[in-house]
Amino acid sequence: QNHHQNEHSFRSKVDERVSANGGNREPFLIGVAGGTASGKSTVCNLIMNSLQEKRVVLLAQDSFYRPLTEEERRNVKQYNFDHPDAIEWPLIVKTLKDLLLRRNVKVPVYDFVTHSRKEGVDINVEPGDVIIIEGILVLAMEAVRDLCHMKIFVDTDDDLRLARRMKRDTLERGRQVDGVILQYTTFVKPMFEAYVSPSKRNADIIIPWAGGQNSVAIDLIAKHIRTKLGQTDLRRIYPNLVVLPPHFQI
Ligand code: UZR
Ligand code: MG
Repeated sequence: QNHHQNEHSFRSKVDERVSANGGNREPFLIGVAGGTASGKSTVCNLIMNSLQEKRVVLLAQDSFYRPLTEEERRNVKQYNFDHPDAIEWPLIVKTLKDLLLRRNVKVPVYDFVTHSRKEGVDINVEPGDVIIIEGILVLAMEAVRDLCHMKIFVDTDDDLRLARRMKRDTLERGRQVDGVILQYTTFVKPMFEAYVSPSKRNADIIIPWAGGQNSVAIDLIAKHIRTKLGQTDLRRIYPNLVVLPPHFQI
């Protein structure tokens, strides 16, 4: 009830802002979900590349991990990083709403080694015409879903995802094979089945992603975004710029 009232007042704020802004439309918000190592980042980068003349802002759910408490840090092997509670959702929602109102935002930098936020190095992100938020649980959270103009689920077979996750965690994150398998079976797989996979039904578009590309899907998505943004030419206001903070490039 409360949630829907908030939603209503937020929408009218956006409308006010849009008319104050000379009729420029609300930025177009895309949510991209899918299991771990499904190819979310690749899909996001391909969408960004096919929208070169628009200003696209890419945010990752991973930036919004809650800093762990002392207690949680001591038992980090038992900590469930794949559960929705590991993420500070209210901050994601606030950040997205600010971007939709074309306000600047600060995005925290999460340190995967110490499981805390790096102090004083928040990334200042300027608004854009297209905002993309990607993460395993993005379509599992109603408050985020409700803000999105387009919801995409990247659908990749579980065996391919585990193979890719194994490669990434051992080669890029210095993990041991046994540890990766233990984490996958204890947390990643059960949370995928409980939250990520069911969220597929909330998607507008499900992209089958097997061989690492699906250019028809990317093309269709880019065309749709262009059509939606087409009515107003924003290029005069926002220069040809792409924001991609370095830690999103993994
Ligand atoms: P993607 N993750 C880490 O490996 N370390 C952390 O400190 C925080 C998160 C992992 C998390 C999840 N699981 O499966 C994955 N664990 O990042 C999500 N453990 O990222 O969508 O890129 O796979
Ligand atoms: Mg990723």
